[in-house]
Amino acid sequence: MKLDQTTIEKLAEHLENCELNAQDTPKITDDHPDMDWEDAYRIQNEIKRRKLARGNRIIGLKAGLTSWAKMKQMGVTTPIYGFLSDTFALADGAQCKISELIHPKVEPEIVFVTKAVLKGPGCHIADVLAATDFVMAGIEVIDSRYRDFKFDLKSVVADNCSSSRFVLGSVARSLDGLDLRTLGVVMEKNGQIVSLGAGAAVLGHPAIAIAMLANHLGQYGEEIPAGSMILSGGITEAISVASGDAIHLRMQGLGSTSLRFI
Ligand code: OOG
Ligand code: MG
Repeated sequence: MKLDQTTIEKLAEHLENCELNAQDTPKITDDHPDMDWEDAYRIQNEIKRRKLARGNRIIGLKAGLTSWAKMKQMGVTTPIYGFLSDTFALADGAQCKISELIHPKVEPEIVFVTKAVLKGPGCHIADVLAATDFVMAGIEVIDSRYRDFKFDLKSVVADNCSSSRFVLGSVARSLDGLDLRTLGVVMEKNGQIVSLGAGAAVLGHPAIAIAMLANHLGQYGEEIPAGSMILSGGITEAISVASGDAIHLRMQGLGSTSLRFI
């Protein structure tokens, strides 16, 4: 813990204003090079507190940078964790307004919904499989508040891991007879395939991302409550979108979901 509470609150206000006003900013570690991991999550928590105070609801959690494709794209090696506000949720097939965003990108994600509490430390893939109610297909729209999407891990954690919008499909499947490692993923932009992958791209099995999230929260005495919706992280590298683009995601056995950017 290197930053005082006033600085944490100032940085959270700044980053959230950048989100709400679609304005970019240099990464915060430029001015606060001593900031540590705890500070980064304190800033993210303060952004969460601001949203709750405004009447927003927290409706899910996410893991990010859980695939090699994403780690390579962003030049980092550690997963990160964030939260999803109700203001991020879009309906399947909805229009996503580019004017509310800075430089959005889309990524295909396997989404977990749980039916039992997951608590670390020591949370394991088997715990996650046992606690999974069903999985769904999801597209996450990420929109780093940092100029040109350039950041280090602490800056991006403080910025709630670039969270901005997401959409879920309408097929919910239990894990019975579903092998998430070999589950195929095809994402199209304007009818052309832009991403191809399989679930194993996320840490060998996307349930591992959920276990890591539980273990991360366990450090702070927190848990993943039953009934949580969790994005397990982009399977392929994120794809830039512009006004007019239509994104369509198909996931094997999980149907499809789409977004249109206007
Ligand atoms: C950070 C957010 C990463 C994912 O699924 O990997 C993320 C970023 O790449 O801006 O959501
Ligand atoms: Mg993501």
